[in-house]
Amino acid sequence: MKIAVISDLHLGACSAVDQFRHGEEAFLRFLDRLERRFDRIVLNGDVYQTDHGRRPGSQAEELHGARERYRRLVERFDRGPYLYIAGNHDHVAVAELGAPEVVDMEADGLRLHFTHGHLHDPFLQRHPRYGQFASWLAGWVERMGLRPLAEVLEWFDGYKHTPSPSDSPRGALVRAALARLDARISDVVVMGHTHRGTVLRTPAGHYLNSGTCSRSRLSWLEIDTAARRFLHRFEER
Ligand SMILES: [Mn+2]
Repeated sequence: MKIAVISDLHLGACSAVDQFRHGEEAFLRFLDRLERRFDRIVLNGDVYQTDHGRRPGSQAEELHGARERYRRLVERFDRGPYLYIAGNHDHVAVAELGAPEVVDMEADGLRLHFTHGHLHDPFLQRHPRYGQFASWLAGWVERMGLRPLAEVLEWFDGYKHTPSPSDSPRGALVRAALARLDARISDVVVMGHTHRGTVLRTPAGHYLNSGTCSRSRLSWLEIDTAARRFLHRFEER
């Protein structure tokens, strides 16, 4: 099976909180390319930015607003080859759309585990409410046009900076994935969340990260389960 993975689009309900920054038409053409080449396209979380609403607790409203704003993308995402998994910024999709947070599949004898990554982020696990509040605050700051400050606040999402690789959230995601591979629970672990595209091969299997399609970037994984081929691809516009 041929599987493409994208994540972290951060589609927002209005331009002030929308971190996607692709023209809808151009992104549809990118999806056309993926649909021609892949049997499945996994949307591995943070597809929507729902926690930057004007007031905290408006995530459901923001989710439906973002889906309305990008109606043509969403029509695609609701179709056959797409498999949507919720992340931390669109966690409300679990309740609103019945989205899963984890998907396991087997193809050509390969056991693949897909999850956005926030479940392994030590900061979000320790301070779930603080993480959400910081993200909401960052949304407000960005709305006021203070983007550099917003980016500092986004640090509290727990993934943008890596003071030391071993104790960073990024490191924690890799460790969680490697533990799963070493325990022979999965052969391939696929995450997003860190915004860093990664292909890491170990004797026990592969850890892959799809990076981000936000802020005009195109980043995706190409998995060929029969050929055991794993690639990270990146384009900046
Ligand atoms: Mn995330």
